[in-house]
Amino acid sequence: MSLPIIQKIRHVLHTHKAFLICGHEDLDGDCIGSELGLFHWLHRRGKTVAVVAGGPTIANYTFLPGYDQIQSRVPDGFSAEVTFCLDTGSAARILPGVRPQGLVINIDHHAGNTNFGAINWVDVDASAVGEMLFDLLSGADGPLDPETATCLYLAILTDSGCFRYSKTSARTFEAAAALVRAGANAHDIAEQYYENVHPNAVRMTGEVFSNLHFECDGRLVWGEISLDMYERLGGPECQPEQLASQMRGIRGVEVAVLFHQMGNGAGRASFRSRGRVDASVLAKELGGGGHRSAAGCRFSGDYAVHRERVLEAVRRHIHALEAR
Ligand SMILES: [Mn+2]
Repeated sequence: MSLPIIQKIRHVLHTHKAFLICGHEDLDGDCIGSELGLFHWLHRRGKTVAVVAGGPTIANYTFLPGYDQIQSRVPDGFSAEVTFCLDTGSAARILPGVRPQGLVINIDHHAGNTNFGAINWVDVDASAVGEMLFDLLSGADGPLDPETATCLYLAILTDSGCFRYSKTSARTFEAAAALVRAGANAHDIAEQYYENVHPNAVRMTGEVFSNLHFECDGRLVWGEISLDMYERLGGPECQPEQLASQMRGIRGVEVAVLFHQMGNGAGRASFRSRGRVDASVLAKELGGGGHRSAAGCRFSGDYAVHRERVLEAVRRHIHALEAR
């Protein structure tokens, strides 16, 4: 925890009135939970706030208080004094179509954050931006409300992989405990998020799992959600969010890659690594970004050519382990 910068950002929260909150594309639980957590805290204090997030409506997030306040783009004529960019490693990763306004505050935990804000608070030891926002908001102006607590708890729960990933620390549990005390219902949130899988997402999982490709003596596993599967089993809103992480859990796997075929030659790859291969480095080479253990990239042109190019890069990283 870094007190001077927290004090500086608290001062901005107290002394300004109009805020824009945005995050990265391909939104995840940390992004949306952090955005909405900050939204509630500000809204409750009479501030004008626009919260912008993109991507398909994912049913697992709709239970979050304030979900219906999310806009897909900055409202016409909205003018912010301050923009919070959350969980976003670089300006290029900001949700497409969103241009930050006023003072830009960058709060993130990705290694290699480009410090694109006027104020940059990057803590690579935090399990989630939700954990950082807990530090920022708890004690900034009295106790946290249950709505803020619920959203921040989801952010921490999902980005720490249910308190399993490497950045899970005593501080993570302390934040989680305080959020539960403030009104977050741990069981309800976990059930709404994790036990709320679309039936077609399960069918997709079955098809992907039946057609996994193992390479490099089982250290690389890859699979794909083809266009055909999306067409038969519903749009991206049905995509199984846990799939890539489940693939990493296969015994002997160092890196799992899940491809999404998006049509017109475009595609997306999600990387999950046990940590010996740095997935963020891998993704960066391919024009994407992320963390050491979870990262991703997008591509367009010829899907099959790019899929092979991505796999070639992964194989190279895995072979480099042997050379050590
Ligand atoms: Mn995050």
